[in-house]
This record gives sequence, structure tokens and C-alpha cells, in this order.
Amino acid sequence: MSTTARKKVLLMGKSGSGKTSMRSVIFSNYSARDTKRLGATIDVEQSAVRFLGSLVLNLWDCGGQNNFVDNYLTAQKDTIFANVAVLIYVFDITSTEWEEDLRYFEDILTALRENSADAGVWILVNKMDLLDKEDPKRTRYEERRADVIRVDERIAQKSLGDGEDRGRLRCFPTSIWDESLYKAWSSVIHTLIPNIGLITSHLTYLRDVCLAVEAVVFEAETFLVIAKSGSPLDSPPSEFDKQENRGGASVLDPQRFEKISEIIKGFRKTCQRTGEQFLGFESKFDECTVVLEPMTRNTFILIVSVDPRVETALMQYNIVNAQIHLSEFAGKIVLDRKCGLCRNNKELRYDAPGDLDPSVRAWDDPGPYG
Ligand SMILES: Nc1nc2c(ncn2[C@@H]2O[C@H](COP(=O)(O)OP(=O)(O)O)[C@@H](O)[C@H]2O)c(=O)[nH]1
Ligand SMILES: [Mg+2]
Repeated sequence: MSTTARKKVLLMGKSGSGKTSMRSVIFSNYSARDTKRLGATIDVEQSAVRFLGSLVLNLWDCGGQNNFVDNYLTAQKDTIFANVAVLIYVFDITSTEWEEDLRYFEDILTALRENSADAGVWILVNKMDLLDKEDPKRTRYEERRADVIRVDERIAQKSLGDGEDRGRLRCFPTSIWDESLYKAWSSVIHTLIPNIGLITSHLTYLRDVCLAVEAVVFEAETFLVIAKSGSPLDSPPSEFDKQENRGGASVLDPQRFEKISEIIKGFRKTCQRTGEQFLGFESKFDECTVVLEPMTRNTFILIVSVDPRVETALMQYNIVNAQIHLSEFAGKIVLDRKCGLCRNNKELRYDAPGDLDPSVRAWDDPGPYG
């Protein structure tokens, strides 16, 4: 078994902006329609979400009524804002009280920076579905985003001396009615996973061994994307690696991972209704071959090839070998069975300098071979 890493995630924003809805869709299998039944959150609702076996997200869903927020900023300040890994701040794009929303955000971000200077900050501008018809160019979103960034910069100037570092602020337009929600939450989760660089290197190696164009790992419960081969998630085309360029990555749908997440979660619900268990799938189309298989105990891997010579059996064979290798990552310091990547690159071993904290050794509990 791997060591557990706990991360505190604050979910904040004005009442009614959609915080509890998001959490319920991502972690509790609610449909967007189900969220209409949710009641207002009273004070702070804490829940622990186990992710990948070895990572526990302590989600603090903080009710957004003014009197609660005032209390977070005074009596509860130390409890709420200490040891935060990530703040997810949700705005409602349809809010008519933007100035007040911004003031609250500024107070909260100031308290966060005082108590957890290096926490990552994600701004989700939610309910985009309600505005997209009347504002197709998303002008209002861009204005809101610019305002938020100005607040962040103002606080940074006030609270930090020269050269001091702080967590980055990232902004996403979201709606619980489409895949934009998965994109934003995948981005949060991606940064919390121990050894994400190591996983990415191995996925890239596996992709190349399979003559594939892409290898992607999804978390098994939420189907959020954890990591992908090649360039980082969300990279612009200038950062694509050679294999991605050859495979025509620039013409692929940038929303493909989130769409797959939605489709698979929907399909799995159908399987549950009909009493079937979802195990994975394989398909050969005119243009590509696709395999989705369990990888570790809490992940699935998707491999896509456009080379017509590549059979699904080859991909499955390589996945089994990768499982054996990855299962050793969970506990051991020195790996018995090294892949081409580990053999050639000493830096990738867990006993590499900088990886001294035992809680960052693991990224998931091993699969059937561990
Ligand atoms: N149209 C639309 N409605 C949303 C969205 N997100 C949440 N809602 C609705 O907004 C209402 C308030 O959501 P809730 O999650 O309770 O807000 P909270 O107070 O921030 O936790 C619910 O009726 C949700 O169905 C969204 O992206 N689009
Ligand atoms: Mg709520």
C-alpha cells in the first residue's frame, strides 16, 4: 500500500454560484439536472474524496452567504485558510453584483495569501451556458477574467517582497451542463498528483512503444484526466512534441478528453442500470484504433493509434507490461523491472534527489500485478 497524501482544497464563492453542484457532478455522480434539488450549503461542509488511492482531497465546501463569509474572514480565519493546497473560487457569470463579488474575492484571496502563500488558485467563472447565446464571443468572460487578474496582481504587490513566489492563478469558463467542468477540475487535480512528471514521461514512452499518437490516463471514478503523453495538458500547438505533430495533434479536438470523460461516465451509468459491469473497450475505426483498459487500481488508460498495422492486441500486451512496471512504483524505491525509460534515465528513479518525502513516492495503489 502506498502512503496517503492529504491536500486541503477550499471551494469558495458567493451562494448560488454552483460550488456544491460541481462537487456533486464530479465526485458523486450527479447529473447536471440533479443539482437543481440541492439545498444551500450551511457553513462549511467538509468531505474527504479519495483519489487514486494515495491522494485524499479534503474538500471544504464553504457556504457563500454573506454572514458565513464574514465569519471565515474573522473568527474562523486561521482554521479555514491555513495549509491550503488549492483554492477553487467560483463566480456566477450572470451575477448582477459584480463589484461586490470582486470585493469578497479580494478579501478571501488576501486571507489566503497571508496564511497559505503558495496555494494554487483556480477561478471558475460558472454558468457560461446561460450567457453563450447572447454573448457568443465571451466578451463578458474576458472582462471578468481581466478584473480577477488585476485583483490578484494588486494583492501580490501589497503582500510580497521582490523575488517571493506565490501560487499561480488560473481562470476557466465553466458550466455544469458541458465538458468545460471536467477541463477545469482536471487542471486542478493534475497539479496535485505526486510525481506527475514521472507519469507523463512513462506515458510518452508507452505511446511510442505502441506506435500510437496518444496515451491518456483517467481516474477511474471521476474520469477526470490525470495525465497524457507528450506535451502537457492544454499545451498550445507550438509545444507539441514530434510524435504529436506527426499524428496531426493540431487538428484534434482540444476538448477531446473532457468529451470522453462525459461519454464514458454516461455509458457507465447505463451499464449500471442494465446490471452490466463496465470493464473497458476496444475499437477499430477506418481512421484509428482505440483501446481503453484499466491501468492501476484507480485508473484507466486510453491509447489511440492511427497506424493501420497496429492491432488492439499489441496495445493490450504493452498495457499489461506497463501495469507490471507501474505497480512497483507504489512502494519500492528501486525498481526490479525497468522499462527502457527507467533503464536509460537515472533521474526518473524514486530515489532521485528532491523526492525525499515518502508521501510523494506513490501516485496510485498498484493494480492486479502489485
Ligand atoms: N445553468 C446553470 N445552472 C447552474 C450551473 N451550476 C449550478 N447551477 C445551478 O445553480 C443553483 C445553485 O447551485 P449550488 O451548487 O447550490 O450553488 P452553491 O451555493 O455555490 O453551492 C442550482 O440550482 C444549480 O442547478 C451551471 O453551470 N449552469
Ligand atoms: Mg452550496
